Amino acid sequence: MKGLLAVLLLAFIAGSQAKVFTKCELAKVLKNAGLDGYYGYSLANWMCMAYYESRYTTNAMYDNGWSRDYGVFQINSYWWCNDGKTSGAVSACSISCSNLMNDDISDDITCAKRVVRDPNGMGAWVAWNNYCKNKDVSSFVSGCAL
Ligand SMILES: [Ca+2]
Repeated sequence: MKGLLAVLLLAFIAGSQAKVFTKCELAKVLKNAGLDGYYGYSLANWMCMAYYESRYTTNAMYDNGWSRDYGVFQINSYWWCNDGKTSGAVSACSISCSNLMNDDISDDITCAKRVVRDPNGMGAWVAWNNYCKNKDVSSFVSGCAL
């Protein structure tokens, strides 16, 4: 019984720090944060990118051996956030990478806006290049009351 309680408590703690958004839930948050049309990219492009980067999972982390990608937008530690291990000289978003893995994504959005303002635009995200660029991405917002 004690073991079960511990498991439930751990599940609760994990649940409070991570979140998997539904499509329309995330679309609404991103739209309210001003991403629809931000730097010329439609909301559907942002949604497509987030889907293929993290499947809308706030605590997603990918380690490629020399740097790490964090959070719903898989923001890279070498260029953008500081994790104290794999970060380069410039953490352009001036944020700790751990802040990109919790369920408050307002700071993730602020950093993503910074990323897209670079000359590559959304091309900074490999998944967007591969799966979203020049494609019909309308399904990533269809059916959502926005
Ligand atoms: Ca965050």
